[in-house]
Amino acid sequence: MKVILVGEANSGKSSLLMRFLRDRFDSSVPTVAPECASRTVEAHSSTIKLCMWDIAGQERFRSVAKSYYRNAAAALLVCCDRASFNALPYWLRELQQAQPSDAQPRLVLLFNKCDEPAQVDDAEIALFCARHNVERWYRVSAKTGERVQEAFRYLAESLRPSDAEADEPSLEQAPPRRWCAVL
Ligand SMILES: Nc1nc2c(ncn2[C@@H]2O[C@H](COP(=O)(O)OP(=O)(O)O)[C@@H](O)[C@H]2O)c(=O)[nH]1
Ligand SMILES: [Mg+2]
Repeated sequence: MKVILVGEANSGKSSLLMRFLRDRFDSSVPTVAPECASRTVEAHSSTIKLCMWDIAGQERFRSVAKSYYRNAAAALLVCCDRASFNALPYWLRELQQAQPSDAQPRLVLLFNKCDEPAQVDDAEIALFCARHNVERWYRVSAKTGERVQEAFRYLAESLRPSDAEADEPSLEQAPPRRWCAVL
């Protein structure tokens, strides 16, 4: 099950992944983050393997490879403040343009850094989600861990087994081996 994280640089994507995978927060972000890491989650009385892809710095240059987005069963849209929230339509367009015509990844929005004062109110986030087919949103904090497991658990449970079948990236689409870590 390919799950990708998308959003502006510095919104906390790598930190959320670290919190989910290792339940750890490290403010000095690793210089070399793995681009793909997997963790299994129990859901539907079976085990689902979430293969999490991290954009790992490419977003800074707005030149994210199309293969990053392609065939994702779900995308976590990550933002953390007004500017990164306003940038989400850009990331959604990029995501949609990279999909085969009938494919539409499930969307969950993570408003990260909820340990800091909120810059966007609930009503505006809810409206954005309704307009863009985002099925759930959470205020989370990779720093404190608040609601991170809950959000990932929702994601795992909402992915149907049929999403799983179309799942594993084929060999051509897999990132180069040296970047792929199973944690
Ligand atoms: N206060 C706070 N800072 C965070 C949180 N998550 C990430 N950060 C910090 O935000 C910066 C960017 O995080 P990073 O994970 O590298 O973002 P990425 O560029 O989207 O991968 C780092 O300095 C993190 O320590 C959070 O939940 N709360
Ligand atoms: Mg990162």
